[in-house]
Parts: sequence; structure tokens; C-alpha cells
Amino acid sequence: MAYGGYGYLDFKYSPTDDDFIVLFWATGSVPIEKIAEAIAAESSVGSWTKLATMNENVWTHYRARVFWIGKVGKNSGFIKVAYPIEHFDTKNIMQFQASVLGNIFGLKELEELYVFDISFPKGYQRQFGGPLHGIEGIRKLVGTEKTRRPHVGTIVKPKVGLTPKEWAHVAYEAYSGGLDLVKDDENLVDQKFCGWEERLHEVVKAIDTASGETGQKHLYSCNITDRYSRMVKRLDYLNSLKLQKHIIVMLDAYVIGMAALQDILDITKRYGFATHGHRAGFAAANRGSYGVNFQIYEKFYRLLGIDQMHIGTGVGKMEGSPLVIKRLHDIAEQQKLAEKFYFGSLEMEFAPHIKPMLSIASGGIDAGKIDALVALHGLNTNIQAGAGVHGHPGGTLKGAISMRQAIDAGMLGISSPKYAKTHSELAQALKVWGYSDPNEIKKALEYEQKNAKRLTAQAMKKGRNGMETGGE
Ligand code: RUB
Repeated sequence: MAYGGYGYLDFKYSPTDDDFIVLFWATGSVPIEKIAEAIAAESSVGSWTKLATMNENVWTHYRARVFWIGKVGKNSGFIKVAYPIEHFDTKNIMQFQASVLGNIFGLKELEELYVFDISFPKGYQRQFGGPLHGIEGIRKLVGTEKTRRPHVGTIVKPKVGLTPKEWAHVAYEAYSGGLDLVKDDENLVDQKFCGWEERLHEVVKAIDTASGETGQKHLYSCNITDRYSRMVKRLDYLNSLKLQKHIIVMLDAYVIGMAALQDILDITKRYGFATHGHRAGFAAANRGSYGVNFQIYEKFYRLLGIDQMHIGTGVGKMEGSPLVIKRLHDIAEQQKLAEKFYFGSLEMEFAPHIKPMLSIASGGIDAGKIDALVALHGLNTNIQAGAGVHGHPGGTLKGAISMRQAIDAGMLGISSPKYAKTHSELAQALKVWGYSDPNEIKKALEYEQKNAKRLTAQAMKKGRNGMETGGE
């Protein structure tokens, strides 16, 4: 008797405001209904056979309910499962991960299992504080509360190898060209050739000198990623130097893991630091047929309190179509999210105390892509280019200037190609890397609005492969 014969299918069930809703895609060696039961049982109260210890109380209050199946083939389909809030330790995010993102990935009757999205009830969100600064706080640090322009920054390249002085000199040139933010790459922390502390001091000097010249507030996203105790030491040190106005604490959020991340964010908030979330590693789970979609991690990061977060670009070097990346931008910026089945996205509302995060567009960006990124996200975004600044034919300073020119042109309502006629750094960038037409983005967004039903029908017919998931 598979899964104890308890019957986890409950198609008449209407989820309550206190339920967690999880959207799965699954295929396997048994009919989709059996797969759905296996998932619901293993992730809630059941196991592979009938339990003598099961009782009415457990069954009524703690079981998961499969309330919808979108059958695509006999053994494949989408599954929506509702979990009662009582099931979870509502002060412990790791317990949630071990339940809903845990054993089920190992069930042998499954051939594909992908968790697209989770809708977290407000009752669960109460345990989280959300971002301390959020979009408005970061704008204050950069000084753009009034102008509302997008922020613009760079990742120093080469990713590793420069000495602290060389690194800080590159940073200085980038600031001099008008960039708001310079950041460590995800894999630069405290290597021998570029010690963390020495680099920090050199960059702070560079900020002071550059600010005197540009009159701008410049920031350094400083990567502290390490084992927990070393991250704490670095935070204590940054706080002892009172660097809250110059530093955004950068965290490789995915590789750090939720447990340490949560505690580190408590400390950054206590000290008043803003935080920058890099997502290196997330795609190992996001892209395959067994995995967890990034939108789930992104929701956790916002709930936990990262202030600005990498979400991809849609027009650069990393995977993800513009429409998918727009959805990730919305998860960062919006309080209410409507269901968009063709992205595997569920309806959800963030609790009022959870501030929005600033989205970060980064990876394969240069000045010629800025108009397209602004068409996709609007003004609340931080646009970063590494090679698109340091690979500029005129070097870092001119690369930085080209990025600022593209931003300034957009704020004046002038397209980059037009502005480039009188701005040589931008002209050079466009000549080398071309121009991504923002009208293509506008057309894609209009297409989505007009074709939501068609996109949904396509997903229901073809399953995961027919979805607007962004894998190229
Ligand atoms: C940027 C870079 C970043 C990516 C990560 O360098 O490599 O680490 O932003 O991707 P460059 P994502 O500008 O030279 O491409 O932001 O999608 O997580």
C-alpha cells in the first residue's frame, strides 16, 4: 500500500491564509497522482507504508494536502501542495528547508523534481525582520533619494590577483568616473596577494580622495564571506572603524547557507550596515530538472534582510530571459505578487514590515545595455559592469564614464546612441559592444501582458520545457 494508503490528494481543499503553498514539477516511474502523494507524505507526516503510530490529531493538523494537479502526461505534471503552518517550527528556517526542500529529492520513483515557488503565509513571515535599509536606505547612502536615478557600479577585474594597492587604484579610477559602487568579486576575500584588511584601508582612502574630487558619495561592497567566526570578526572590525557610510557588507549568500546568513544579518543590522547579496552557486540547483528555483531563495533573502541582491540581467552573460529576470526584480521590489504560472510563480504578499530590496543587474553588462535594463526594471536598480568597465578601450576611468553617461542620458530621456554623438566614452563602448535595443524589452513585456493565457496553456501542455523559465 503506497504511502500507507492515507490519501494525501484532497482536490476539494481550499488553502487558508495560514497555509504554505508549494508549486512542484515532477515526472517519475509511477502515475503523477502517486508521485504527488509520495511528495506530500515524505515532506509532511508520512512514509512508505502504514504507520501504527499515526493518529487522528497528526493526520488532521499536520499533513500536507495535494489540492491541485496539472497533469501533463500520465507520469508527469505540476503539483500544488498546501502545508499547514502548525507543521513548521516558525522560528527556524532550516527546519522548513529540511521538510519541503529535503528528502523528497531522493525518492527513487522520481525522475525529475523541481520546486518552482513557495508562497509564505504572513504568520510565518513574522519571524523575519526583512532589510534594515532596503531601497530607500541604500538610496540615502548613495545620495539619490531625490534624483531617483539607477545606481551604477563595477566589480574590479581581474577577479583575483591584483595587490591591495593595484585594486584600490582601479577602484579610485572607477569612482573618479562617477560610479557609485565598487565591489569585490564573489571569489575575492582574503587571499595572500590581496589581504582583506589592507585592501579595505586602501579602498577607504580611495573613496575619501575620489569623493573630494567628485562630490559624490561612493561605496565599497566589501566581501566578508568566510566561516561564521571570521565573518563576525570582520564585522566587529568594520564597526570599530565606523565605516557604515562607506561600506556595504557583501555576502555570498548561497554558499554561506541560511543558518550563518541569518545570524550574520542580525549582526549587520545591529551595527547598522547595509548588505549586498551575491548568489554565486545558486544555478547548480536552479537550472536542472532536480532543483529549486531562485525565486524561493530570493524570497528567503528578502525576508532575512539583504538590502540589495543579484538577480541576473536578461541581457548579459548569465542565464535567464528578460521576462524571468523581471519577475525576480518584482520579488525584490513589490509587496504583492500575482500568480504567473508560466514562470512557475505563485501569488504571495510580503508582510508590511518587510521592506523592498534593491535589485542588482550584473554579469556581462556594459554601457550599451543600460537603456535595456532600465526598460526592464525601471529606476530602482543597481547596474554593475566588471569587464564592461575595465575592458573599455580607454581603460577603467573611461569605462566608468561611459556607464555614467548612459545613466545620465536615460535620466534626460535621451537614448544612449543619441547621447554618444556628443560623448566619446559612451560612443567607444557602443562601438565595441553594440547596443541592446530597449524596444525589444518593451515588446517582450507587452507580449507577456497580452499572452498570459497562451503562455499558461503552453506550460500546461509541454510541462517544464514549455515554461518561460529562462534557461537558454
Ligand atoms: C560580473 C560577474 C558577477 C556576476 C554574477 O562580471 O562575474 O559575479 O554578476 O552573476 P562582468 P549574477 O561584469 O565582468 O560580467 O549577478 O547573475 O548572480
